[in-house]
Amino acid sequence: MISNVDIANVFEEMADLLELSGENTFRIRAYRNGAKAIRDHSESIAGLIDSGTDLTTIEGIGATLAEKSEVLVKTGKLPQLDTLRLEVPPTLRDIMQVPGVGAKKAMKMFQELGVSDLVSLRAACESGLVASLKGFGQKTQQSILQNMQIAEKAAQRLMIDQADYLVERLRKHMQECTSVQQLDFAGSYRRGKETIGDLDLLVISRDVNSVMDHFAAFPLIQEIIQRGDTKMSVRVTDSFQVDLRVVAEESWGAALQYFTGSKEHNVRIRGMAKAKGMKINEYGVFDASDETKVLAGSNERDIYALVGMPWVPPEMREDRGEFDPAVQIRFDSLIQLSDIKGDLHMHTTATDGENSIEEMAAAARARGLEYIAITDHSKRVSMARGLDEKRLLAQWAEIDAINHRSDGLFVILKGIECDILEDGRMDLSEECLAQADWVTASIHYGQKQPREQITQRILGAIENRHVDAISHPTGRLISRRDAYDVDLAAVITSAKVHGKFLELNANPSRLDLNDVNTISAIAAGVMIAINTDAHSIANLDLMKYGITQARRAGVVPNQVLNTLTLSELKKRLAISNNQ
Ligand code: DGT
Ligand code: CA
Ligand code: CA
Ligand code: ZN
Repeated sequence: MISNVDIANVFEEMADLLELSGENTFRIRAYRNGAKAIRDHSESIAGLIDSGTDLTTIEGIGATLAEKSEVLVKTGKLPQLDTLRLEVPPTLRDIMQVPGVGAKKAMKMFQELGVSDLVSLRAACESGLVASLKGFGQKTQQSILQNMQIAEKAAQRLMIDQADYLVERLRKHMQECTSVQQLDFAGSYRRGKETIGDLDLLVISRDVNSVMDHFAAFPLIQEIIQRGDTKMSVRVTDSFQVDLRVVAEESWGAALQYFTGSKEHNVRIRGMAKAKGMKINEYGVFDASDETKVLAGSNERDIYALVGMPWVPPEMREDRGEFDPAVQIRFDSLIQLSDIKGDLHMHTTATDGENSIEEMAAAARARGLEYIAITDHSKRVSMARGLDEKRLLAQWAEIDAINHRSDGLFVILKGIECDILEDGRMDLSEECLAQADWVTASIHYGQKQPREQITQRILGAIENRHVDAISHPTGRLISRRDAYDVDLAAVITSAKVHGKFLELNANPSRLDLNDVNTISAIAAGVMIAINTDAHSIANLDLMKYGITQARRAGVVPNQVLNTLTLSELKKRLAISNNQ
């Protein structure tokens, strides 16, 4: 079955190609809005079509897109797109992404110079052909060349932990500047997105020049892209861009709100302000009939209050439901790191971890947890020296002994990350799994199998009475490997029916379930377990990334298994107290 992302990508391509072929903006916007609506929709569009649901009930999808979605789902392709691709080379899409080019210029260069992709664009610029085009000139050609480079680099996004490293260093550096009154990072970083395109640093200062001079001295800077009156852009190590904006104290809230985004969220906010006779921008909120009247600006909360809604946690500013009062009631109780009482997925030196059971336990306890589950790999994962039954039983005996010696205020659960084999069987016997406190089941092999087969393997695991949870349920590795083809809606339904848990793996290269999938899981009433999958003591600190992802899905503590206290958890998992 075709995924929402696949459908959204087709509509995005339609929009781009229509724009290139000079179609009217109204139609183009319909495709773009539809693509976003589908990308963000929590239920499977294919599933909805299967069950005969009217897609036009989804905001952003009109009759035309509903019909096209249906064709796409039923046939796997869209005839209109195939036709368009013959008229307009799809590689022109890359060209129109170059800042300052856009659809019109891209099409002109294609028609007059035969420029059809980034390679031929670079060649045409370097040989001076672009400059000779009417309406282009030397300057345009120069800026295209420069922007191409930027566009190529900008396509590389940082994972959230990489961005964190940079943010910490930048924060420290900028705090050393005496002209900086206050600073914060806005943009996708503040929203906690799993990857970050660039960093948006906001600073309050009355002395723009000394702030910019200080910023320019940041040791990781490779190049200063531009320095203006209030904005400065630089490239740091590995070509990552940082935008600095210096704002006045009275505009701090407005700037923070504006540059935190998302764009889609801000479009809605602006619309709400307009309907109330106000104008909103990065400097403040103004009376639309008299723009000298400042209604708010220094404080983000005031801005939301003026448009008539509560302050929105940055993680939820994606226009994915945060304007719905039924969602807003959760704003104040979103899960936080301090709600987490345990961690139910980690490895030790017995397999591919770096620390012993006792070291992991001590480190988890030092982080304020009440319990952990040791879940080393099972034997199928031979590369990691996965445990066979004999070694696993020995490990559990060791855990019993450690628990026995301890003061009882911290408990280690006897767990296993049991592989779901390629043929659907579990990697360890029923008798063995029956003795575990916690079994989390994973797919590591056979990820290329067809959808039906992979889905059946996971459903089989969920139905196994010894299995408690499914780990990293879609198998994706951010920027490296796509999710395997799984009918997640079916997995969620089955987890609900059988009272099983789905993991939100907190490792920043996994974050699996992702935000949108987590929304689906909790909407279905499935509890999630936010686990680090730690392979070392240091990895236990990755929990915060799972929390951020959960907050993006609007998750509250009672939807998360490992917010339970140890005694609640034992009751819930029916673990006996005889240790
Ligand atoms: P990124 O950097 O690709 O991970 O994503 P963002 O969301 O950080 O995007 P960025 O850096 O281009 O812009 C930061 C925020 O500034 C964005 O979320 C919303 C706001 N913003 C930027 N440009 C525009 C614009 O043209 N219109 C509106 N309404 N907002 C904008
Ligand atoms: Ca950004
Ligand atoms: Ca930016
Ligand atoms: Zn693992």
